[in-house]
Amino acid sequence: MMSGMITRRALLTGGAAAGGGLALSGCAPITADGNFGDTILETGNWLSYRVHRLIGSNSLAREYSDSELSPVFRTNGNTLPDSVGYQKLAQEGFANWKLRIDGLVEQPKSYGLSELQAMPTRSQITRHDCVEGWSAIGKWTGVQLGRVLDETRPRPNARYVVFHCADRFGAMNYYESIDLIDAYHQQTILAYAMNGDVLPIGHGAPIRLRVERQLGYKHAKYIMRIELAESLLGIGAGKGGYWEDSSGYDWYAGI
Ligand SMILES: Nc1nc2c(c(=O)[nH]1)N[C@H]1C(S)=C(S)[C@@H](COP(=O)(O)O)O[C@H]1N2
Ligand SMILES: [Mo]
Repeated sequence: MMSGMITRRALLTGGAAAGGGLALSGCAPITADGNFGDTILETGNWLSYRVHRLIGSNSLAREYSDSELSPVFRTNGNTLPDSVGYQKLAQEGFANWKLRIDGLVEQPKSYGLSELQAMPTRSQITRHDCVEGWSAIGKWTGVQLGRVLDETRPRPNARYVVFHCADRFGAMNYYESIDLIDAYHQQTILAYAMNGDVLPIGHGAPIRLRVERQLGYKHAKYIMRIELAESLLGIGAGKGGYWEDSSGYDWYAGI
């Protein structure tokens, strides 16, 4: 599965280099369309991003049937945030957990878990691909992120959606970010259930992101706060996510 994934990525990037060469030399500035003023996208990453966007911002990640669910879906990265505050929330069954949505929105809001669960539900069976070389098919249930964001009325200058998480590695908090196209994609959900059960702590309780057209590290677990921003430069070390900051992973991790 992993090799298939890499081949697909390589093909995409190769196709971009061949087919997009003219566009690149012809309209060189990345900011030509006014969409990319930041420097977080390295050239190769920008190609993969553009190709995905050219192929179609609405294309769907493949969905599977119940019979294809992986018998085991391993956990990865942090599996229990070490903060006292998080562990207290967990002991209370997340009854007192609140998701804060702020930043470049007209109407900052806080949501309890039951409020998110009362919103229209979406379930999807998808394959999770971790960059470390494993994949698993799981069923995710939650609310579409776009529906939640709509209620906060993002400002016109909002370009990124940043997920601040409860866990950390050393002194660095885990966080991730996506653009508004992925944020409003129909398969992008804040998931509170997995394989028909309450989302386990190891998999990111009370909610974790599913952003199905990108690799595993983009799927932020233990989300505490969602911030809309115009630029990623002032957040964390400025590259858009924990792994991007610490290890040079691509910000756009299209599969
Ligand atoms: N908050 C947080 N989110 C995270 C991670 C993490 O360590 N902390 N690990 C990422 C990685 S690398 C992967 S592959 C997936 C793993 O999700 P899982 O534990 O449900 O398998 O979560 C991603 N999201
Ligand atoms: Mo991963």
